[in-house]
Amino acid sequence: MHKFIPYQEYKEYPSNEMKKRAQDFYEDLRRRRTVREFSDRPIPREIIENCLLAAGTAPNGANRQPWHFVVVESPDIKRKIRGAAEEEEKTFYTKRATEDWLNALEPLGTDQNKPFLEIAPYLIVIFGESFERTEENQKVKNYYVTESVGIATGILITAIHNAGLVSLTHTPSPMKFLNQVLGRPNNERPFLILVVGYPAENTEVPSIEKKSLEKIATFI
Ligand code: IYR
Repeated sequence: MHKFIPYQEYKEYPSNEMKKRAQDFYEDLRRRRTVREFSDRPIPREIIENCLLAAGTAPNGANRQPWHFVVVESPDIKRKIRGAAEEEEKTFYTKRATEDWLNALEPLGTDQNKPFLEIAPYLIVIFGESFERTEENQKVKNYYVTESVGIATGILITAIHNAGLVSLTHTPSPMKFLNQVLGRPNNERPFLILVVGYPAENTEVPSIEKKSLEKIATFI
């Protein structure tokens, strides 16, 4: 059993202030867009560090914190990732993807070319840890790894937006090559690559809409 301590950090806001905060947060988040064209402008590492610390606060299974973030700045490693990702994507777009899947992607205009993997200042490669090793080298299983890593990634994306940067969730599939390129152990499974930076000048984004509250929620 952990030692239990008073929860002193909790803050209650007056109802009006709560309403305004909830609305302001939504208004700010709805400006977030996924972009696929990045500038190569550098970004202070400290910003990325704080966004990762924010991601690391995510609720998760049994507090195992089953994630690892590899922050790639090295042009050499970025080039390797781009090469391997484009190879996987080529088989995806020409062989593996079903007709339905290609039709679903058509409006986004994506293809096998991923120049952003070399242009953006940071690639954050997110791994989920399916198990850990104790000091005696015993395997200990982690719980709800996908859920935990998904929540941490959501917070990371939000933190990056909040800092004033943009990101792209990129999922070359299969992604196993990332273990090899980044030298990660086999208890870690790649979850996704988050491409982070400033948008390229004059970047365009698809004109799409989010579902209404009525569509995404039911109050009973
Ligand atoms: N991983 C591929 C294909 C792709 C799949 C989905 I679902 C997207 O929303 C976007 C792309 C690629 O990155 O091109």
